[in-house]
Amino acid sequence: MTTVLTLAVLALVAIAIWQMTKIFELSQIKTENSQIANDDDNKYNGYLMFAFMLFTYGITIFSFWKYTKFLLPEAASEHGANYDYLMLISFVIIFIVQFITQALLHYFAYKYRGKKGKKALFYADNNRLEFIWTIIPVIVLAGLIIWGLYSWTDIMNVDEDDDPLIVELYAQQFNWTARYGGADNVLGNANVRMIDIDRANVLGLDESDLNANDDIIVKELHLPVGRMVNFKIRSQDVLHSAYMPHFRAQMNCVPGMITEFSFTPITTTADMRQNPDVVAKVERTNKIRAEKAANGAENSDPWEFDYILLCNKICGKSHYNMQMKIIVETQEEYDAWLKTQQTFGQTMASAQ
Ligand SMILES: [Cu+2]
Repeated sequence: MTTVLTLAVLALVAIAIWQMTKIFELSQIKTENSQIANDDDNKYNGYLMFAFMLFTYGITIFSFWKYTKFLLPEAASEHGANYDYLMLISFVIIFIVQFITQALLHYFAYKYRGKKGKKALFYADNNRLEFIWTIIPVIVLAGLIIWGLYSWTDIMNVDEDDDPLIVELYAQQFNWTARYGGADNVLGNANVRMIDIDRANVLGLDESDLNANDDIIVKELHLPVGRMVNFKIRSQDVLHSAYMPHFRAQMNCVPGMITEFSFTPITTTADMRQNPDVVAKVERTNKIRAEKAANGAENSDPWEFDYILLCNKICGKSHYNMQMKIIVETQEEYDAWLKTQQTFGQTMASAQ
């Protein structure tokens, strides 16, 4: 509410200034036709260009100062640091180029503003200049793209030697289900046509496939720290996207095919909760929640940080709430948790 009021006041002040300038303009005795820009108009516009540049940089600095805290904490996957570094370098380059070109653009607009009797210089072309401003972007962009391609191949390349944990992520409007391969770490065959809701075969597993028997279907994803996970991703209905921001991972879920993404989690949930950025974020959030709770608002219990799997494709009306909790823990904790879960075979037997 305060924001709306502040904006309204700012808008009113702006309108008032604009009206006052108009009155001031009208009160001046005009000696020439006002439809043609004179030296004063040009000077005025030149200064405005300069002011606009200052405004742009002001907003940039303000945004850095005010919104940096909303960025993700340090990456919790092995490839994440390299990914973040590539992102940082790209932003630094964009920032430097934008700083120089915008400053020149606005300065020249001011310096070469219209003046009576001043004539523009006819300058057809300059091969050397054209060459320089073509070759520099070509080299920089090629460097970034090649670096990006290498990073991508490196992230996407799964070796048998890595002995990845195989996990299926199953997307449907509007929730996620995960499936582990069980003791043999092999997923049983599955197909949407074999889904049998009455018998709790929610993922359409092939009951005649022995590999499916020990599969474990869960609604909360647990991962052992330090072991590579190879996600096999399916969708039941429309395009979804499996997005795990803290691990810098995202892959589309496409009906009718299996897509893949792999990463190695390197920070347990317990350790990430100690991260200073996360601690600060939890503190800020819980302060807002406490205020809401004091006003009797719902869903305002204190929040605790957890990794999360989100859907990153607008897939329908409850898309915003399509999520699954991810818990990264030690191998022992993971084994203990897995033991408490029912296998597909057990579930089917009890559904008979
Ligand atoms: Cu979705």
